[in-house]
Amino acid sequence: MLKKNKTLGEFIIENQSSFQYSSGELSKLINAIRLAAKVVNHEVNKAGLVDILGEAGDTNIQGESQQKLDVLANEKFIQTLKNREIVCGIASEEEDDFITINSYDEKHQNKYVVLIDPLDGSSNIDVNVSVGTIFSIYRRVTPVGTPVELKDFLQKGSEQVAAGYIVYGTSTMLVYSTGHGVNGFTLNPALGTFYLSHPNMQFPEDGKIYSVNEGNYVHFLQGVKDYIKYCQKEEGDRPYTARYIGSLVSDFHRNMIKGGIYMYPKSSIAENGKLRLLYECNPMAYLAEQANGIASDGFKRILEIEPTELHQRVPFFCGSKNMVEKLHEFMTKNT
Ligand code: P6P
Repeated sequence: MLKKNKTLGEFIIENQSSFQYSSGELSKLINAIRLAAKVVNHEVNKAGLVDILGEAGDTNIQGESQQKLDVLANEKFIQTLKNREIVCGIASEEEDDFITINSYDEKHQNKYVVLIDPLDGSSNIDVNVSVGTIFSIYRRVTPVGTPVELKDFLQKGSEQVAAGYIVYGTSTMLVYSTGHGVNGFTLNPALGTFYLSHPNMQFPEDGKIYSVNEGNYVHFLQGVKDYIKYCQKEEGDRPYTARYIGSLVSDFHRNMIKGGIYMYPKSSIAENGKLRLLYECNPMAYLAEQANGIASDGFKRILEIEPTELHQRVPFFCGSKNMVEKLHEFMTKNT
């Protein structure tokens, strides 16, 4: 049983040896993410006050170049990871191509690449609703000391060595896994310290919450439509409750605690769905499976999908085991 009130720093040190590549670099990487999370949290929490919601390219009251919060979050995470000289490459939802970090001289033998969605659900910022950051970590597959290549990023989700998210909600939490379960840390803003508040997080096998944008109902496949009607039918423990925040991290986080299913299906208006495989679906699927949940594209494991493009989209169904399996029944029945 993990003792609560442990700081994230203590937890990282104590669990470093359990990580199969424990060279300390991954710990330094998680520490860099911890720092960036605090910086972004500070900006997110004051967003409404210093008018940083404007379009990128304007100037704010201090005459600084005004930046949209997701651009700012992107810059903060990239800058922090670069400064710590731990990774050899970064891919981001905000960057068209991956970024090479000086990995091709004898001084830099960095082994890891990081993929991020720096501010997921950023449209919620303007209306003061929670948002999140998502990160995914791999070991590079090309030789250390050479420039990072696209293939270092186009790895199956099952090859991740760590993944996690920060949720900027009523409190700010960092939730992550290095393959030994999922642990949640809550930021004490007065001290700037993350404390272990949710040890060994697990999806309940059953749940009564379904999260989907029902405004797209008419465009969904028949199997998804039938499953939504199943959730709404008065029978047994149903109807379920509909909860959809418009922020994957927030819906995922609530469903992992209470039980539930999150769905972003493909449709006639989004032929592969909306969510990105590499820096949204894969890290959340890694966490889901580490927490006894399931994540699929409606038919197969997200973590088994062979990526082909940096920003490719896939349909995404994720959450409590029995709920996702029931969805699979409806999807299979209708193929
Ligand atoms: P829609 C945010 O843009 C996001 O990527 C997820 O965080 C969220 O669940 C989804 O898209 C919301 O998309 O089309 O329902 O507004």
